[in-house]
Amino acid sequence: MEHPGLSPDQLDRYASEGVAHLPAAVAPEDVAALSEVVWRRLRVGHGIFRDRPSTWRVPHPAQLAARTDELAALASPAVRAVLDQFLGAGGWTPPDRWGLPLVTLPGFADRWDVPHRNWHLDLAVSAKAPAVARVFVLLADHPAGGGATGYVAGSHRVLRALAAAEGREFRSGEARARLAARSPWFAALFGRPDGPDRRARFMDGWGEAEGVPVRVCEMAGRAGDAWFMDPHLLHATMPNAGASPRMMLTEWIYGR
Ligand SMILES: O=C(O)CCC(=O)C(=O)O
Repeated sequence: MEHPGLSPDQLDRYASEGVAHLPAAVAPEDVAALSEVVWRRLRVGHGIFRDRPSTWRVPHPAQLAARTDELAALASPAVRAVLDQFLGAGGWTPPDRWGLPLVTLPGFADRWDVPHRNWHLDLAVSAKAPAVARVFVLLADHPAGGGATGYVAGSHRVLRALAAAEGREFRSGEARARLAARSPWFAALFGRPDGPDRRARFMDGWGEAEGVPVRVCEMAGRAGDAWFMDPHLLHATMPNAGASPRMMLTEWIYGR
């Protein structure tokens, strides 16, 4: 079946908020197989078993990156259609091995709150969008509060405007410092929590920075959903206050 890629509405959201959510992008049987691969790596690398929560002893098991291409099914026809849309058919280089697993085991967050640490960029921000696509795929259902990756909608536009105004690039730490210096909203987001209601402040409505609407959101959704993220969007690991593991895959795809 020919996949249409993102709709005009999804593309508008990608431009304004920096993300596009594509439900059911990976087939259920592929999601099941991908999730089995991640559980095997957890078992072999960490002694963490799917059916034994007593073995879920660390919040973020690391070193789950692929040595083989056994997670390639994340690049489903629907995901590839979006990459073609962003970077042109034949205009991107497939990674040597698809898929970095992102796992957050439950039981380590007393309660869910908007984090103040860990907000970051993986690429230096410049005035123009780079020819890089970023995809995240959910391997399980992740409702709000379930640990799916957090992001600041609109932050890519604020950061690109700052980079344009100063005629230079900012790396992650510098970008955070600039945002905190120029915007009370970002200063409060990165500041030590001084009240219980960060969710209301940062998620229930839009704030504003440099004239751009900004808001903290989660890549929540159903198993098999894909999220595409602008590579200049500020993002962070979120707490998992749910009862089941947060299990996602991510990948960077570079234009030729
Ligand atoms: O753990 C997460 O959800 C955040 C992942 C992240 O920061 C990244 O993949 O760049």
